[in-house]
Amino acid sequence: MTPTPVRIAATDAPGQPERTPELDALYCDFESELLVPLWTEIGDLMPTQPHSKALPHTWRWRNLLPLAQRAGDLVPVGRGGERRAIALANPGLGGQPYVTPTLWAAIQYLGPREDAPVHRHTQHAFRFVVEGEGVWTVVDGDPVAMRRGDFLLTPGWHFHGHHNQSDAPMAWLDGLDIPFAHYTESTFFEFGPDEVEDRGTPHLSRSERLWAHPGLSPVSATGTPTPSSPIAAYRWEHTDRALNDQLALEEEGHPGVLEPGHAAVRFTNPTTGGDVMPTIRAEFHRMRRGVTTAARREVGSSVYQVFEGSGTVRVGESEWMVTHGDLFVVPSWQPFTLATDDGVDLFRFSDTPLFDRLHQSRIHVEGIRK
Ligand code: GTQ
Ligand code: FE2
Repeated sequence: MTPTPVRIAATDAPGQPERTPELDALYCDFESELLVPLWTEIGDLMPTQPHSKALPHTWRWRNLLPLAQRAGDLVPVGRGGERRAIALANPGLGGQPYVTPTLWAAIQYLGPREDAPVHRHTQHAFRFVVEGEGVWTVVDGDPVAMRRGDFLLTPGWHFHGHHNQSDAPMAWLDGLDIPFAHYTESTFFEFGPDEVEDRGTPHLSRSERLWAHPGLSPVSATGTPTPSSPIAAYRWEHTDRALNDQLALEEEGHPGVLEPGHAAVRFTNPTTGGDVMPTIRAEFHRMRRGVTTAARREVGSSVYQVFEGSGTVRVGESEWMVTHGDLFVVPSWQPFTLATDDGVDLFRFSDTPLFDRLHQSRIHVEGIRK
């Protein structure tokens, strides 16, 4: 098959040579040799700052949940399709199932007593539970309860299946680095057993019993940093308490909050102190009533889900009111602010670890460049 040559346009734009029949012939010959000159492309290839193709966008929980329920009625979950997961497709990304150029976000739904089969893949995954309970995700044979407010990890190449042990359906948010892994052509995938083998329903996973005690690591495993966190579940009671304590300390005149009235915690890997997984950062933010955040731009893309409360979000030129369960995207280098009347709790994930690792991270917060 002959590849379709690229179309090089001779233009009158500044910095371009004068249009002549000879120039057109040169460009035509470039095309047949599959050559592209830099001088016609430089504005797009090397912009003065990031221009994300992803657009600011919001998805409403009140629309997502009924659609997931309808999928639950019509679409069985099992081997092959693997998951009843419905991806958020950013309107700037040409219909691909990508919420940002690097990140996947989906609502996943399991009906009463349903199972999603065991598999593993090199893509890193997490779950965040905005409401409901009753599903256990079994990670390398360790059953992990999923409950409201919990943040759960399935780092790359760990076997995992889900089973709903209750008589109620459950829906949650999945986040993965599927687009990044796809662009970099680095993905592997394997089926595990069709049935989730350990059907136990312990309150805490073995991983938490070993790793999730504050400031304490098992001596048998210290001194060997792992690329992803060994903690399979970060429980809401801990997140909630950490945020409350930050705000209480502020009230008592002590430092700790990110900005006035705005508490924030990052989920971290206890073996390194760094991000939970190599490609994904996750945080939880709580703003007091009446707070407006400073406008912030960052290299890399973020997705937020409102957990409780409501607020008005501004991303670039877009503005929306968001409330419980709503999701929104902040593309790379777009300014983001949030204003809340009654207070708001927000879950956030981003691809920032990629840029940190590559020394390409930049943050600009209203006049302060870091
Ligand atoms: O639950 O294992 O949304 O493998 C996409 C891929 C969820 C999962 C997704 C997956 C999963
Ligand atoms: Fe998976």
